[in-house]
Amino acid sequence: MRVFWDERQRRHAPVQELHNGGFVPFAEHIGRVDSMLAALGATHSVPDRGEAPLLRVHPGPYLDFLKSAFIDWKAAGRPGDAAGYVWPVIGRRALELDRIDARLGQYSMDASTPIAEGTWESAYWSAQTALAGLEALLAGDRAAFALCRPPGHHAGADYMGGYCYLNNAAVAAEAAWAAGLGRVAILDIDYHHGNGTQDIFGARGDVFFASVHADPRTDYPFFWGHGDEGGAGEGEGATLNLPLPRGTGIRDYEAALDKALEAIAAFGAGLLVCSFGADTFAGDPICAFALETADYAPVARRIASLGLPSLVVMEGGYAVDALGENVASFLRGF
Ligand code: OKP
Ligand code: ZN
Repeated sequence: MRVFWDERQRRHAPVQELHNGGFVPFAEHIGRVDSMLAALGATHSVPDRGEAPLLRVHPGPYLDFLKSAFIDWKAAGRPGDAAGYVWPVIGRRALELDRIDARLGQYSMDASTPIAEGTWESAYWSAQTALAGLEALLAGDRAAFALCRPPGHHAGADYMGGYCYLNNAAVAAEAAWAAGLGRVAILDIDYHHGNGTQDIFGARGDVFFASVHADPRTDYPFFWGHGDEGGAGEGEGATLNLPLPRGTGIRDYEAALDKALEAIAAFGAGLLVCSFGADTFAGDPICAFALETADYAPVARRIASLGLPSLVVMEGGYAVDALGENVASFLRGF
């Protein structure tokens, strides 16, 4: 399976994040990529398809915000990386204010997503990497791996969150739709629920979203991903959430995964986008499932047995020393 990656995804390097009431080193750091590159070997280059495919998912004003936030932050005389401290609660007026602090609140959902100098450039190339993987499928590859970083599944159409700025999986799914590949299924198997992807496609009947993740009653992102969220309007029935308790190991995990795969098969998609996070690993420092390195190969085999052209998009995974081997195990299974 070809691996797509662009060096400009390294430019994003926030220093710290708010975690359990204090500041700690930013967990989504470039060491993750070095671990994956060491285990995966050669990568393929990523062409520049411009902003048009990003704009199929994200509104222009949100992209403008991502581009200018760090500059505006510095212009306001602030040290460090741009980070919000006030969030508009649901029902408040949707004002388009100029003040950088207001814009950081308007366009984000949490405090774990700082904007640093290279953030826009890395997020842009991360999304382009997803598109490059999709193009490999269009060219006839059965599966492709987009080594996206920063990740994307917590980013909604007009908000960042959970280390995510642009929703790489959604950008690829929209591009697949535009390319005439028909109905798309997105399977999200990161430890955390992919709230952004669900928000983007939840009202759509032509894109199926299935997610196996830690129960949001105990885990981030808390306010999405509960079992009763099944889509709205035309999208009713095209969202499937399968939350699992902390401590879940491979047996219960595979049972939930099989439910998701059955639903995807019944939906009748022409293409699968798999948001893959290796933060389900037993040794992950910020997560609490119990998958082992060797488990990722059979998990991937089950997914591959759908027989769909598949784009694997990288999401989370923070046990840096094991990350490369966990991803390699998954890709070998495919
Ligand atoms: C991103 B991905 C906990 C802070 C949580 C956000 C976690 C984002 C995970 N104190 N920070 O889905 O792996
Ligand atoms: Zn995650």
